[in-house]
Amino acid sequence: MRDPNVPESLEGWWILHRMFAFDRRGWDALPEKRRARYASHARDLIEHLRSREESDAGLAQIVGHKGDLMVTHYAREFDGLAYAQTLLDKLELREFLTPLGSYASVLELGMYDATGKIHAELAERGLTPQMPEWVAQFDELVRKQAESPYLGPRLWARIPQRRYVCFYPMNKKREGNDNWFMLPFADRAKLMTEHGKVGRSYQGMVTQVISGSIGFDDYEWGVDLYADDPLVFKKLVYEMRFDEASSRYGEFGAFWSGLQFSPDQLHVFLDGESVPQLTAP
Ligand code: 76R
Repeated sequence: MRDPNVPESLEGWWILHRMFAFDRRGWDALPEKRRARYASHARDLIEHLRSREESDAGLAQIVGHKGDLMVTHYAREFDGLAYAQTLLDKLELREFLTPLGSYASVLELGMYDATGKIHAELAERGLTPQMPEWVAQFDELVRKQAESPYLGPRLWARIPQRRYVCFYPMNKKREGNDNWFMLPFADRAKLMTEHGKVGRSYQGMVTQVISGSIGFDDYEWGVDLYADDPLVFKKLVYEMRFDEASSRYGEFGAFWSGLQFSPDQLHVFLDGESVPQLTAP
């Protein structure tokens, strides 16, 4: 990379979303003892994944026909997603879960602002991209960004513990005159600054996790939003539709929305009661 057209980014957690249909009738037909055993094995696995430094896992009841249960996996290494996937697939509970969708991505912090500044700073130091010092100093300055108190902690923040979640994949358009990737860097940077302003006006009301999926899955980014009030998703996503980064260039995949619940409440979801609020991990 190191192409002045390409915004640099920092990457954190590997992320896998899995959506399942739940065979509630089949489950209900099981003897109570087996239900309890299967549910506790599944809970133990999710708690195991949550208790380790190198992974996290979250559960949500999806509302609507696109699924019943969404499992979100975080892993420090890509291989960790494969590990989590296999362990989940080995559960007895999986007999009652049919995969409907999944999404693989990696948490990403875009750095339009910093990339522009780094290129300018290296030019000021009298370096040009052909020089080996330029490359070394460029990489060092990008790496340093991960140490910033604003960006660093966000790379490895655990799954936000807020009741409501909304996930969708999206692209930036490449169509005729509306081609995001052909816009000059400065124009994209300006649009992203405006995008960030709209986003920040929802500070406190929503926690967003942007993950990059170019090279891993069918869209370019995954968007996770977490809030204590589901109406915030509509307000925020609607307001963003009027912002040029979305109005002109946003292209959206399917939306999944639902309620997060704690792993120790999995049996409640499986047995068909309303899932209680999240409890502290
Ligand atoms: O700090 C800043 O100025 C900008 C930080 C920022 C970046 C780099 C940011 C802030 N986003 C960034 C990148 Mn975002 N975001 C979305 C969606 O539904 C839609 O219309 C779009 C889906 C939402 C709802 C959202 C929310 N963001 C991105 C990218 C990568 C683009 C690229 O690199 O080209 C995408 C695809 C994307 C999409 N964004 C915010 C938010 C919110 C709420 C914020 C403010 C977060 C905060 O600082 O508290």
